[in-house]
Amino acid sequence: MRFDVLTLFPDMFRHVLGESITGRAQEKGLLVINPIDIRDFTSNKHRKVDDYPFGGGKGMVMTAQPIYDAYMSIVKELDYKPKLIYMSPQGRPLTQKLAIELKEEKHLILLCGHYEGIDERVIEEIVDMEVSIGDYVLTGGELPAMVLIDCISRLVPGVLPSEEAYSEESHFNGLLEYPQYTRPYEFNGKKVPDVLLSGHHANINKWRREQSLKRTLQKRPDLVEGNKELQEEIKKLKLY
Ligand code: 4GN
Repeated sequence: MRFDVLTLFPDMFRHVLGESITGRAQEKGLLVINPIDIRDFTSNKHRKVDDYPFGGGKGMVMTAQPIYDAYMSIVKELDYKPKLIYMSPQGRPLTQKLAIELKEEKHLILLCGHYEGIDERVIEEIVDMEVSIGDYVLTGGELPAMVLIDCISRLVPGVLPSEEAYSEESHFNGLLEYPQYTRPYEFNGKKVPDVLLSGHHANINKWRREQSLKRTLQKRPDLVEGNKELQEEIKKLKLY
């Protein structure tokens, strides 16, 4: 899968996504993450990318021209139109469901804003979807873009060390993940639950399912609220 990122800080992407699993996936050719410096597309000799807002007000606004030209430099090479996503607090909230939808795209372009925002006309011209990683404001769209890339990338076949890893966990099935334990058997006087050492896989799966249900009910009751089947299952198991 290919990600192009329109940003004023391309090194942030190399430094963060070049490490660990996303780094290895790039080396393997499973992911192409291509940060593009918007400043390289300025047509003024000072490489200026922002200007004062019409109508007045605090801060600066990113100008349309370099963003548009950077975008055109990508799409002019292609015989298809990749989806362009603008990282914005006004966007569709990022959820596991949205990540699963977006992993089907072969190519995404992410646009990262700074300052007080981007000239609305270039947004109207090139943006297909706005995505938000949560109800808070950051100094730039780079961290949100990296969150989105990471979240989608781990769903791309071959990126995670073991394929089954992602199908089991939090939010994939709408439940929180059960607790995990590793060696030693005893830590600060606390032992690993016996069922996990029993070798009885049906019992282990049953215990894990119950733990997931209990945790979700306790920590994220909102996830249970809209789900009749989960409520039934919780009732049957008397997990209240
Ligand atoms: C996205 C962008 C938060 C998010 C951002 C978010 C940069 N902050 N919740 N900051 O996903 C004005 C112009 C703020 C760009 C934007």
